[in-house]
Amino acid sequence: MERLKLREPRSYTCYFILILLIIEIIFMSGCTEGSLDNESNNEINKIQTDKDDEPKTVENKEEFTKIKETITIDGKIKDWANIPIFLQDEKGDIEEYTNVTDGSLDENGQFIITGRSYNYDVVSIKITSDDNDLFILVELADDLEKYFDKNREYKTKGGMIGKFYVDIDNKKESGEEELFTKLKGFEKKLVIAVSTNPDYEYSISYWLDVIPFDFSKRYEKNSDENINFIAVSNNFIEMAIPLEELEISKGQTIRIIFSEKGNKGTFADAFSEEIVKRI
Ligand SMILES: [Ca+2]
Ligand SMILES: [Ca+2]
Repeated sequence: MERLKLREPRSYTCYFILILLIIEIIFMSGCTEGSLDNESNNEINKIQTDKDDEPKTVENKEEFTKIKETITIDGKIKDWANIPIFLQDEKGDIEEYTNVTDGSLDENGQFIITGRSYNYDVVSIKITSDDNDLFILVELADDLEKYFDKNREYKTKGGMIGKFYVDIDNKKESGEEELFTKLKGFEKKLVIAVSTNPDYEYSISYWLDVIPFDFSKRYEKNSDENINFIAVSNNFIEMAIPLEELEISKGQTIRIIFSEKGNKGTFADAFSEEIVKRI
């Protein structure tokens, strides 16, 4: 009986140890499985994260490639269809025309008005880029020919459509202040203008200036001579500006303000809000 008594506790102990061992094995395997799970989860997460990132990158790459393949400066704007509007400008927010003077004065010392310069009402702007160029599409309220016809009547020598101030590094500490808005940090100014030949045939130009102004560093293109840089179609102007000239590279973030000529309010009112864009 004593033996049995002794055996019983032993066998209980054995069972207890065995159960503990089984629990431990289950627990360990559970832990191992758990840690594996965690590891594999991390791995999956990592892969998923990578995957989440990858398609975006691929998508972007595809998008950029698509854009690169499709934006051609040829006056056909179909390739802009999927590019979102960068800036919506109000229609009818400008004076119809600005009086022109040749600088001569009347007997009262007032400038003599010699003509009219009809303003070009911008309604929207799209911006996109590829590895080499920044592309801009300007939409006007009316066909360019209508504006040209009105200006032709007054033998207007051309004029400005609008201008962009560009903060090429998106840093207000570098660059210069815009005179009217007092906004800081701009290194480049891009002007879209209308040029005229002696026969009053109008063409579209752009010029890119450095700020502070240095004429020797001006980069200029005209739709008559540089058909791969500027093209027009009805009420659209499309342009390509080399990133190298803007001193920016693909993927960089820039800040832009735009002002159309002939605004009804003050010069400062003519400017859009600041738009920050990764190009
Ligand atoms: Ca407008
Ligand atoms: Ca800057």
